[in-house]
Amino acid sequence: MRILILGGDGYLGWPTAMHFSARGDVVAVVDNFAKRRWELEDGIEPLLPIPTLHARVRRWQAETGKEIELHVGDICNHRFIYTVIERFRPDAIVHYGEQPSAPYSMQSREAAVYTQHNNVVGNLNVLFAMKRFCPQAHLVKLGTMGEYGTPNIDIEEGWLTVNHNGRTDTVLYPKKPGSFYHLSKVHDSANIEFACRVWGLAATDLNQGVVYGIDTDDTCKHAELRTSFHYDHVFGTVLNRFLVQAATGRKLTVYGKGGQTRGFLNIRDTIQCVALACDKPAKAGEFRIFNQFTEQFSVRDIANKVEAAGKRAGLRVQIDNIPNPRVEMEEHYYNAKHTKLLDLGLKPNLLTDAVVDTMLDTVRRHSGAVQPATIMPTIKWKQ
Ligand code: NAD
Ligand code: USQ
Repeated sequence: MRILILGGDGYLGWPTAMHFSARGDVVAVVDNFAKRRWELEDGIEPLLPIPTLHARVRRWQAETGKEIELHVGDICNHRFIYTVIERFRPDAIVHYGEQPSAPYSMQSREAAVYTQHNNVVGNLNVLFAMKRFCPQAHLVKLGTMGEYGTPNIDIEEGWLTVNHNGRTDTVLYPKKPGSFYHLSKVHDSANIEFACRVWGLAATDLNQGVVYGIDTDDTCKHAELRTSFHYDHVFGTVLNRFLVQAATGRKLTVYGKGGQTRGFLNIRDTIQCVALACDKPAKAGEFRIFNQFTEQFSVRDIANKVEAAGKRAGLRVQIDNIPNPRVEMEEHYYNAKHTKLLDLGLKPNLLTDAVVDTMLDTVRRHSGAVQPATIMPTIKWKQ
């Protein structure tokens, strides 16, 4: 297949590009390096330095003999993305190219507007480019489980059948997201559903949970092929953060009571799910939604797992329930369906003790690079 990966310099985009390239697909990546600028704005760095995308693409070719086509530009610039899509003619477009952080989006009016503009306009440009140049292609769009929020009823995979005043219809599942970032994904989903219904495009919205993990088979091939690992309060996700905190003798920052429950998955399963979605595409006019996670845990569960891993490694790990900088339910019902990707053949890599131990070990080996000033949360949902 010809696979176009938007956001190919990112945590998930780069390993995905290598995965498709390794198995023989023709791969092109797009990025405007916005993430590297957001890091500079907030004085943040990934745990280990990440070579430029140009250097990683060269290293990949040196290691494997395979070429990844690279396009530098902003998908909010419609002329740029039109040109890329017209020339490359993808069979599938994997869209990761958005601002991914809830705290980033909540730090100011500017950041909220920027996040929604970047994400919603970029996604709309991709839809219009598809309609014009490759209406048969399949859009695989990264959405988020956080679109649903934490409703007091079971979460279905995207759609809900409702009986109302004696009549029945199937509608998009009601959304109650928890940040302006998560809201941008809700707006994207509504726009994609419209494009499928009205123009006949084919799309899969992957409502992904919180991703953890450092390595994939391809990132391990050479140090220059590694992907970014964030532990800071803006871009670091919870397990990655707790491991760094444990490795550096800091108390684990559980926000509030810690009963917040989310779906989680290993970065290796992100790649597996995206590949499954590409290999078994949605049909023309179909807007398919998969809940992309393998296990659900509370923040407290995650902290307990890291505490136990620390104990096995001879570390004394303490858990601290700090005031929650976010506005979110800290104890709630959570039961989200996630069978559709399993039905397609997903073989989950679960969060076993061995996985936590290996991650902790890797983080400990690089703990000298940790910047302590970026760990504690400073962005509050409600001042
Ligand atoms: P990331 O920030 O590491 O990667 C996103 C990439 O997109 C960055 O390299 C960035 O420079 C690029 N980008 C952003 N806006 C762009 C634009 N306008 N034009 C061109 N490139 C642009 O984020 P990630 O963690 O790899 O997440 C990838 C996607 O998956 C995001 O859409 C995110 O919302 C979604 N997601 C991530 C997680 C997670 O836990 N990491 C979970 C669920 C969903
Ligand atoms: N949390 C803590 N302590 C911390 C960090 C986080 O208790 O030090 C809590 C948060 O309050 C939240 C939960 O852990 O309740 C998850 O937070 P997170 O920062 O790991 O993840 P989140 O902000 O939800 O965002 C991440 C990705 C985002 C993706 C989302 C999937 O950054 O791109 O969309 O996970 S989901 O959560 O399913 O919406």
